[in-house]
Amino acid sequence: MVNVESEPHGSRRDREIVAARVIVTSPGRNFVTLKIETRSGVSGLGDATLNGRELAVAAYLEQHVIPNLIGRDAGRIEDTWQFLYRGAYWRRGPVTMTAIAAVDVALWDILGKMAGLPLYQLLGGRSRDVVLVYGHASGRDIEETSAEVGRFIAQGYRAVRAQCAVPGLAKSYGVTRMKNAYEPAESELPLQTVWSTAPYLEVVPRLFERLRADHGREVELLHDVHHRLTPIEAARLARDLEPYRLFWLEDATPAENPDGFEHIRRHSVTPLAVGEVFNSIWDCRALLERQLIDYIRTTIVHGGGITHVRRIADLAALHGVRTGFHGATDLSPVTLGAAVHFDTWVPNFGIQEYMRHSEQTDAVFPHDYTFRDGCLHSGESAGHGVQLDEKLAARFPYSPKQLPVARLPDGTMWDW
Ligand code: GCO
Ligand code: MG
Repeated sequence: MVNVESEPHGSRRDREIVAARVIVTSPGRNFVTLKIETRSGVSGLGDATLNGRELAVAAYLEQHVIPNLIGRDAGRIEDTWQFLYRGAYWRRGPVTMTAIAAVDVALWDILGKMAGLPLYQLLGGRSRDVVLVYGHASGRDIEETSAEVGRFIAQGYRAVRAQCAVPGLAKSYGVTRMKNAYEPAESELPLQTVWSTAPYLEVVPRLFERLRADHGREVELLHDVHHRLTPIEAARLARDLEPYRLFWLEDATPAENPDGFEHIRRHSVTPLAVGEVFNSIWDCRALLERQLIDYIRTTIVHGGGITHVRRIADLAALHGVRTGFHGATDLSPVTLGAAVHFDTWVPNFGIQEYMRHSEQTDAVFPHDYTFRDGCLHSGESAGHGVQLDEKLAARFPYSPKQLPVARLPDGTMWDW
């Protein structure tokens, strides 16, 4: 063994993990955060939020991970990742990979603080000046959605996701009356919603025809199908949307079976984005290697942290696929902060989703990243630049919430 006592970024003793805690808080919505502390007093934060299944990750961390962290060298980020992944025997899955991500991000945060460097610098430095983001516009009909897209453009956004209510359905994915924020996990037990494919396939091309007519060709437009179409229906929608030059069509069909994407590719050149529900490189592999998608959405919190998502991004780069990280409000500011640093570095960056958190959430998680001219800026403070105000967090106790479910009009269970 080499003597590591005199390493410039603190001695082995300074870096020893002496405490780790899970903090659950609900400033408007639930967030799970892991805080790791070293003997020298440097601490790091990792997001562990898995929407609707928060306490499963909290228990995984508290019962099975934290006892293994105490006494470890916080500088051994890779070895800790391998220990938690290989050492668990039961690999992968959203709960495990979210827990691993929380540890990983907290350790990168500690490393940054010990080195006095922002996270993007640790990863290899800046590849771009700004991080392009897209915001979420929605409305009860085409008219209202187009007005909302206009409001986003007026706020400086250069890329906007557009979702509009489906005629005849009481509730549509992505449509909200709240400005900026969309919060699907609304009730203690899942809200029952109804899904109908035919009216959806009619309204979406009409929406984008109108958006191009109202807002021109320059703004980037995106749309999320949220896993609801069969492969051939998705192919038809992707083809029907071609005249409106989407930046991407997201989760057009469930991606457990990558072969479904062959059908979409065969019929259309609309760019495709997939991966927010993936949690490891093995979920992404076939879609990337067969070049069936254009953007990979697997992000830090659900994809095993920076250490693992970096490998996914590298595999994507080999196949001409760019990153387009998930950034809904159920991913905490800790994930967004880490993601903006990653986006600043990653060579094959595409875009970053940005749904603004509520003022309450921002107050609990003071952060360095800022939005300007349609882009996010990471800030220059050491680590990922996101803090947790624990006193304020304690004022917002956990409140059980689950995501909705969807059924077809005849009662058949469907993908929400
Ligand atoms: C998106 C996502 C979200 C998810 C949410 C689930 O593209 O932003 O699809 O809206 O539904 O993150 O918790
Ligand atoms: Mg999505």
